[in-house]
This record gives sequence, structure tokens and C-alpha cells, in this order.
Amino acid sequence: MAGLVSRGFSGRRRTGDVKLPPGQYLTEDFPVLSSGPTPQVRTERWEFTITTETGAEHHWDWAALRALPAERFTTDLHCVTKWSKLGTTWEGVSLDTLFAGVETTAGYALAHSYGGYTTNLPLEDLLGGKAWIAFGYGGKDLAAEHGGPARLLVPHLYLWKSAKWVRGIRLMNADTPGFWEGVGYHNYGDPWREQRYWSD
Ligand SMILES: Nc1nc2c(c(=O)[nH]1)N[C@H]1C(S)=C(S)[C@@H](COP(=O)(O)O)O[C@H]1N2
Ligand SMILES: [Mo]
Repeated sequence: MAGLVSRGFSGRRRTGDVKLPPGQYLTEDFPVLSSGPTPQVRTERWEFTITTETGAEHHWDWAALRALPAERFTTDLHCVTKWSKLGTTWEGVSLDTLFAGVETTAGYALAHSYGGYTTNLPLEDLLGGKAWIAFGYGGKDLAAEHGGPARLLVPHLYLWKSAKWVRGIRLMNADTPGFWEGVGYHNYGDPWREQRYWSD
């Protein structure tokens, strides 16, 4: 397997240091929020595809994903239903690594999942060390209920942007709302600006 680098905060955090986004409360457990049944995606059949605005496709099977350099990182999670979980530890491949060979001038991305879930975000929010295809959580393989074998993780936005069972990312010149964005959730979803709904 390729090299593993660690980054991000990984020490102990004193309670006095905790600063939550507005309207959030702390939780210790890890709630499961899925809009449908958990797809059982076997790694032997898993495939991830980036499709550019010109229709060019870049594919990775499980072996190809796991051959890429992975990162261990620690981050906070903020769900629009108001729970936040701090200091979660993950392992995954940075989207920067996956996009290294992708030529695009698109501004927007639509992530899509096994099972049909979609969510949209600006492409720049997937780049610059801010997003991963995560396959490890808490030192173990990511559980199916939390999106295993692999999920998108974009922790600086509300957790609905972190598509579980991610299958691909489509790049677009024009923004297109995903599953929750299409029914009234905020198009961008920054927890620090409390962008929960359209009107926020
Ligand atoms: N494929 C898929 N991804 C998804 C969802 C979903 O229903 N399907 N729910 C989203 C929502 S609303 C949240 S809050 C998080 C929950 O992640 P968790 O179940 O690991 O806590 O996953 C997000 N990603
Ligand atoms: Mo959510």
C-alpha cells in the first residue's frame, strides 16, 4: 500500500476550547442519518468515476483507490439536524489526489451515490485539502451504515454534503441542486454561517 501521512488536529481538546457552530449541540455517539436503505456495496464491485463537463471519465476500482496515497486526519462533524461530533478520526484519499490528472474548468460538482443520493457543491470545496474519499473511521473499515466501503467527506460543510456510498462526481459548468438542496436545504451549507435552509 502507498504511504500514509497524518495531518490535522489529533491531540486532546480541553472542554474550554470547544467552540461549536451556531445552533449546534455536542454529541458523543455517531448518529446514522440515511434517507433510504443502506446499499450493500462490495469492494470487488465498487467503482468510482469522475466525469468532467466534456464527458471525459476517470475510473478507479477498489484496488486503484487503495493504491493511492492515503491520509489519516481528525475533524469535527456538523449535521444540519444540530448534532456536532468533535475529533473524529478518518482515513481516506484526498480529492486533490483523485483530481490530479483531471482536466476541467467546471465550477460545480454533483456527487452521486450507490442508492441514488446526490448532493452538489462548488468544485473548489472539494479541493485544497478539504475533502476526501474516506474508507476508514476510528481505525477500522468504515461501517456500511456510515457509508462504507467509502464515502465522500467534506467536513467544513454540513454533513449532508458528505455523500455516503459515493459512486462518482460529475463536474458541471452550471450548478444543479442535489437531493436535499432540491427540497429546501441551503445550496452551500456552511455550518459557521448557519446556512441550513434556502432562506438562511
Ligand atoms: N448516500 C447518502 N449519503 C448521505 C445521506 C443519505 O441519506 N444517503 N444522508 C446525509 C445526511 S443528511 C447526513 S447528516 C450524513 C449522515 O452521516 P452518518 O449517517 O454517517 O452520520 O450523511 C449524508 N450522506
Ligand atoms: Mo443530515
